[in-house]
Amino acid sequence: MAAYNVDKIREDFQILNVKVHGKPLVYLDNAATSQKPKQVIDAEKEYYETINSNIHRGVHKLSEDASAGYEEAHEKVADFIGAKEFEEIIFTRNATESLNLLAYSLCNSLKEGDEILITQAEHHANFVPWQQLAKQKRLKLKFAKVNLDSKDKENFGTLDVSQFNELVTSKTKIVSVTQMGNVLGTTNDVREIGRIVHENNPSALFIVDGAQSVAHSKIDVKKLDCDFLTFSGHKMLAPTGIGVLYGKKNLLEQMRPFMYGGDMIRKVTFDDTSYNDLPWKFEAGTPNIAGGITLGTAIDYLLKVGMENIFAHEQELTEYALKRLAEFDDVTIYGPSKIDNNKNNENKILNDRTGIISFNIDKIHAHDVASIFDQHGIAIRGGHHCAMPLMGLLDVAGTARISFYLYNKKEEVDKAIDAIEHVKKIFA
Ligand code: 7TS
Repeated sequence: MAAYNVDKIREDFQILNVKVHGKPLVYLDNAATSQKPKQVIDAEKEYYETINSNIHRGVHKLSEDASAGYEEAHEKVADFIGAKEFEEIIFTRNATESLNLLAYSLCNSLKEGDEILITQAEHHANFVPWQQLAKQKRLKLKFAKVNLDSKDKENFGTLDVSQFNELVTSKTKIVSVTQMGNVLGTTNDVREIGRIVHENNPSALFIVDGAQSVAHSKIDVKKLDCDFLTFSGHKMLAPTGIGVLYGKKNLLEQMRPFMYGGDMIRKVTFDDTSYNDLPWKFEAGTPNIAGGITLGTAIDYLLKVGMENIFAHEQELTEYALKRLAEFDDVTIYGPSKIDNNKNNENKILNDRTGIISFNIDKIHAHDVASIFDQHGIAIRGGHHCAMPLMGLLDVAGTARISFYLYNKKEEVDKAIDAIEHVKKIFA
């Protein structure tokens, strides 16, 4: 395997040459959205300049090309996550829409007293839809506990999967868990959680929120044996406005459509409507055709670099950043710090943490930290990260958050450390 050439990769990302407040951009807000390589930007331009037209409607050449490109993108996504068939891949706007689609389309099968199980560390996208559904239908929303024992630094922020043995009961209908937490950076053992869910209650549905994981690691839905997987294109080099819902075909076939209108129908009469085949049954109206096609281009790019290589590169950066952050007595890290260096372990992803590091500097608000970072040209996020219930448990208003991707470098970690020194000087 050729050595990971981060400088070569960076050449594909024009935006990394931008100056922010006169300083070279250091982009460490990848958990919010990723930057886009020129291959993706070019593909979008090429689409609009050469085949732009509506899909599944015209018999003209452009429409046929656009339809074929859009369908091929579904196939690329299916291959990328190890799905059996392209029918199992539904394009949405983002992970949020995929999760809302599930809450809407599954709700008919739920009745008062049924239980939905999530964790304490979910993004609002995997929290509010279930909370509101539970209120409407008088369901019980339960939460798996996250280890928030500040004395247990190595395991802080981890999820003890054994608790699912008690939490999943005959009343449990839906279990929805993030694979990689967007605040604590924890990787949850979703394979084991799924096993417990299906063993305890074969009729319960297991959803994996892959918004943070699919972009950074190799995912195989068959190995995970999840019923559904949700993620967003924009966090994995693709444009905004394109997301994915993977679902097992037999389940998607039974579910009601999320939206009604054109393209999702087979036949409409004055009295009734029958629905189109998968995945179109769930893709009503003119979709984000360019977004779908360029998501395919983004996947080509990621595969060329190699998901294992990207994961290993980010692990190295994370390990280095954790080490450097540990130089400060007054910096609290909210997330596990145990690093598993067993690089040959196939399940490494299950034990490691991700390239997301939340931290606070004593008595300094996360927004102030992020503002001073910005003066250094460093983009990070400060705030509640759409996980307000978790912030309450952590007893903080927010955290500062660094998050890596394939183009980040150790020198950028050093710049972040210098920025922390500066923050401390200003607030001393
Ligand atoms: N699930 C997780 C775990 C996420 O981190 C996010 C977005 C979503 C779902 C929703 O994704 P969207 O593309 O539909 O918005 N997370 C973040 C974040 O951490 N900062 O900005 C967006």
